[in-house]
Amino acid sequence: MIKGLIVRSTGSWYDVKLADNTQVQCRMIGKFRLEGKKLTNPVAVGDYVYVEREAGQDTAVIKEIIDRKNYVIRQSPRKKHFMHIIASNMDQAMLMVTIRSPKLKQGFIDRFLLMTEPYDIPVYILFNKCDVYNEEDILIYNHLKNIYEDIGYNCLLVSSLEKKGLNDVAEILKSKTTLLSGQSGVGKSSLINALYPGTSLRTKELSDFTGKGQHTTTFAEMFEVDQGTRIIDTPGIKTLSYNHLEVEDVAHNFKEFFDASSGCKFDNCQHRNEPKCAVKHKIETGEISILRYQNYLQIIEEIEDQNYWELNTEY
Ligand SMILES: Nc1nc2c(ncn2[C@@H]2O[C@H](COP(=O)(O)OP(=O)(O)OP(=O)(O)O)[C@@H](O)[C@H]2O)c(=O)[nH]1
Ligand SMILES: [Mg+2]
Ligand SMILES: [Zn+2]
Repeated sequence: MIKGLIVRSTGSWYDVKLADNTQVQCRMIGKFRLEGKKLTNPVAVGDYVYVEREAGQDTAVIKEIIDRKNYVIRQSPRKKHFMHIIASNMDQAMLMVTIRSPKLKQGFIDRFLLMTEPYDIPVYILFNKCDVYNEEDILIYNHLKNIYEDIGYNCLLVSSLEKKGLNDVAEILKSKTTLLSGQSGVGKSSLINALYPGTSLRTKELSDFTGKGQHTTTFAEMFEVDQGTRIIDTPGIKTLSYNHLEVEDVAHNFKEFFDASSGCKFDNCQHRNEPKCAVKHKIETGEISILRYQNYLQIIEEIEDQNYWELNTEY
């Protein structure tokens, strides 16, 4: 069997890069589960696999997935009871957002961090399109930067269009495998094109005055832009629902809540109406952000109200 790396996944076919840098198209046979959950995609970009060539053909079959060091997984936006692996085996993630076009959705950043936190994947938050920010937008940026840098996520102000702040981004990417993710239309593919003009990814004008991006990137794809520097471009995220989780999972993965929770009176404190809750105390003193807390409450309320998903395809 030959070892390879999944660099592109289109649903039923996978592009696998082999040690000699050639690529082979592979299929996967059989059904796979992860942590007892059904998956829409058994193999993800970033997976190392063993493949076997198919006799008399150019294609190969994936026989085995090598254990993942980490992965980022979400509930499938179309099939509620299925999970979808966005990518695996990354060194870090870049979450791209923008304050303008498309407007940053309240809670989006915190929902994203809930996917990377279980594996402690370092996350950089890139605020793109700074070329169109007005003074108020810059104030919003500074406010969010304070909140997120305080809990360990570096924030950067960039413009893929005007190539602002890109040297710092290139420095962060160097010699690492990075997942690039965010809402549709924020400029993920544009960033890769701006950094590495050779890649020429498809990007698109924003669809219309609603400011909502249309999905231009439809499949996750890994680009080796330089020896050892790999970026995984992914399709835009529309919704992130968490009703497959338990309330405790959410509480454990809001990291500053988790750190504070050793001071709560109850071991299983959900930081709501319980007495002597250290998290609520820290919110009162301003040590924990009220914005994070509101987003936390909304997620756990959705989990408790399992009908939420049916009623609201967009949170
Ligand atoms: N003003 C401004 N526009 C930008 C910037 N970066 C990207 N855009 C524009 O934003 C639009 C969407 O860019 P894409 O790179 O396709 O966005 P994406 O995040 O890859 O979108 P999906 O593939 O759908 O997830 C395009 O019209 C880009 O030209 C920027 O820094 N400033
Ligand atoms: Mg794209
Ligand atoms: Zn508590």
